[in-house]
Amino acid sequence: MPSVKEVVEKIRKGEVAALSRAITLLESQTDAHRAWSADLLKSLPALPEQSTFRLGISGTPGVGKSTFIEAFGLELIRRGHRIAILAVDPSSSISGGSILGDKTRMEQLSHHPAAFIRPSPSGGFLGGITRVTRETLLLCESAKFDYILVETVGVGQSEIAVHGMTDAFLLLAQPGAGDELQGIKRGILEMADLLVVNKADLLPNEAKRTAAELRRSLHLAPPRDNGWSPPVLTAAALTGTSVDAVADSVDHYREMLNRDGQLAVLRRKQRAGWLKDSIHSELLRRLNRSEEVKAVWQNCLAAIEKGETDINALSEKILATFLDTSKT
Ligand SMILES: Nc1nc2c(ncn2[C@@H]2O[C@H](COP(=O)(O)OP(=O)(O)OP(=O)(O)O)[C@@H](O)[C@H]2O)c(=O)[nH]1
Ligand SMILES: [Mg+2]
Repeated sequence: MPSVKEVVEKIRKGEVAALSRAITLLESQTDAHRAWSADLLKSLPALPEQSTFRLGISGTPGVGKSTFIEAFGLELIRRGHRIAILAVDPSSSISGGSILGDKTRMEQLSHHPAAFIRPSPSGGFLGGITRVTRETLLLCESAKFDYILVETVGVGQSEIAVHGMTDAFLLLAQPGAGDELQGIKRGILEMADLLVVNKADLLPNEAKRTAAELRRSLHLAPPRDNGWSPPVLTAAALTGTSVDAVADSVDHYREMLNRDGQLAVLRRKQRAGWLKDSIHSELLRRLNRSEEVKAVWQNCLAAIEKGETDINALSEKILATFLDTSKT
């Protein structure tokens, strides 16, 4: 295993090869790798919070997230940022990671020295994936990527996870469809700090109508504590139209968060969420590898085969075994 000190030095210089290798170790579930990663995270120097920004990006499949990230990311680079693109995609544990195929939609970014693209960790459950993503995010920030984009597919739980690890949340929608706002769930709409109706080049009038509809719908939501009313913009990621206006809007929000200390509050909340993810994933990892638990688990499966229906009792038995063995 590489020396933590050396890796930290390389990461701080922005060396992408060292960053990638370190992330691979973060993703590993073995004891030795977990210990190494914990050591690494501890050794990262603290950065001023205001020096980095974390933006979550979401929207239903096909809405144009990847195309948008390509255009928006290039705009951020023009504005002097170095950007990292991460993904939280629970479905990738089955499909093996979608953002890689997506690199074709991020043609320029994937070759740009100021951009770093990392696919969603595959395997495991959402809590484990989000723990790794949070840790990856910190590593990227230490490697001088000051703007982190975290993409997620539009499927409920992963949005909530990404919302919990980012400073701002941008939701992409499509023109038209009109039917109850394209199935965008109210809870997700209320998480958005910024909304963009994409593909306005295809259906400009529809896009405007959808934007108006979204504004009305947001009006019905309770006002934000911080006084921010989420803007709804129209844009075309494919042609790059109005992507700069979106970047202005995000900047505006960022300035507000920085101005009155909200960012620090958000970051503390993110750390509390991280603690939760960390406990969940660590508990599950230990539970899964305990030999004693495995044996009782097999007994329980055998009991079910024989017709046992009291699942709560079996679950208690497995948990009791786990808790007993963890005492030693
Ligand atoms: N005309 C037009 N097409 C667009 C625009 N943005 C994206 N598209 C097209 O819409 C399709 C889907 O775009 P993606 O960027 O792959 O969408 P996505 O949200 O990343 O999709 P998933 O990763 O599958 O969830 C592609 O064929 C894009 O070329 C746009 O602004 N205008
Ligand atoms: Mg995509």
